[in-house]
Amino acid sequence: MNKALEGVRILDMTHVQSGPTCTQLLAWFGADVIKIERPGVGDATRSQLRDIPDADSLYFTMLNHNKRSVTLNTKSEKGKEVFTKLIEYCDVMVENFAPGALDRMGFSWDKIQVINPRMIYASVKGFGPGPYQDCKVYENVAQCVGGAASTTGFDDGPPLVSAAQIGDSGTGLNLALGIVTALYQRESSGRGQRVECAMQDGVLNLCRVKLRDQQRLAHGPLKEYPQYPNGKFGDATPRSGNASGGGQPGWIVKCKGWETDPDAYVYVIIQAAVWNQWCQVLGREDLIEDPEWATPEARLPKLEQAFALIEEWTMTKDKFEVMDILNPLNIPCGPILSMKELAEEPSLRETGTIVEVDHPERGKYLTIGNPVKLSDSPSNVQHSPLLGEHTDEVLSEIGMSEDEITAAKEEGAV
Ligand code: CAO
Repeated sequence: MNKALEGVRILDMTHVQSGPTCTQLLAWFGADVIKIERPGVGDATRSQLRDIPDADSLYFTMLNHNKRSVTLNTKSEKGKEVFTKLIEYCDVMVENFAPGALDRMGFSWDKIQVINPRMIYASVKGFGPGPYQDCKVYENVAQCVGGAASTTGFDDGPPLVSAAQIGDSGTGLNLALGIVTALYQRESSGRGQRVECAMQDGVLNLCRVKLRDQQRLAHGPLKEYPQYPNGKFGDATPRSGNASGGGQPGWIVKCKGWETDPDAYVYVIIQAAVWNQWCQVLGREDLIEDPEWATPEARLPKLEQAFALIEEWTMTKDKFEVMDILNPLNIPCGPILSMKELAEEPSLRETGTIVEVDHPERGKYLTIGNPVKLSDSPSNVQHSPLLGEHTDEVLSEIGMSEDEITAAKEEGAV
């Protein structure tokens, strides 16, 4: 079966996480992703957080499946010549270097357009145009400058970053969407274009509800926030602990075993539509009609008490028992699943969301498969390339003879 992006060639200059997330996704959809790496060194993540001596790290392998690797020194004269041929050969170029790195290499957007007017040139940077446009940015910096850290955590604690890589992988997803959109527009315009995604923008986009709350603050306290009963609000959206981001109050409560198991918790939601069911489960049918409790408005100042009542009950059950009891009653809830539990979950293996891959140097390991499932474009996850594994193959595809390849190697260009 053909894959959706078969025939699309990507010149992949990405490194670390944000850019590689994007190009890995495009590779899973069938694009031919040619990853350019510095001779002898490669993507810095190949050797970061290594668990097996001398083998590519999981950090690298889990972000670079289904790609080809070419080593090329794009700063040498010969390297620039080869790089120019690759720009002619490919449809899309993706990079996430520090600001200005490609210009310093001698490949500005103006120049790239002259070499290949159909080229789509896609970049991730930390910031968009403005006072910080020249800054380098890593994941947690993006979470801090994009509004996530100031709104995550508990009211009485410091700002908190999330384990979810919303700055890196989140922005990589945006970039992939920008690229396929530009490819679609190229069908009618015949021209390539520039695609730019700032990590600050990507994080802020995911924090939309917190900008909503910032504006609601001007009209009174945020009644679903845990600080509401005490009425302590400043002039910016505060941290709201584990409160639900929507209009249906939620919280994380303890389950049986919480004293020793750090993940013996469940997220529960007091959805207005299931208040009756909650009262029945808790054995508090008296609260169904009690005007002090019966409506969502009446409950808002008492959410802490409501969750305490629920916790009294959940602490008598393990998190899966809670799921088994609440789900048939249509009460929304979710156990706090550990990475160990997720890694061992059979249904995630069956859907290809978690995949076991065999790597020539490191053997078998688990990775996250394509989270986007297309019925006509199945994703099969192949191991990441070894450094320079496809150099000869790709250079001969762009018309270089064996002698030319040997000469480029002797010069240290590849
Ligand atoms: N041949 C020759 N030179 C190469 C090369 C190649 N194949 N590949 C890279 N280089 C050079 C670059 O041109 C650059 O040289 P100059 O500094 O002389 O211009 C140099 O290698 C290093 O690139 P860099 O500055 O991007 O790398 P860094 O490790 O110093 O910074 C990072 C890393 C991520 C902070 C920075 O790239 C960045 O801010 N990127 C944009 C935001 C981003 O994507 N961040 C997410 C990273 S994942 O957490």
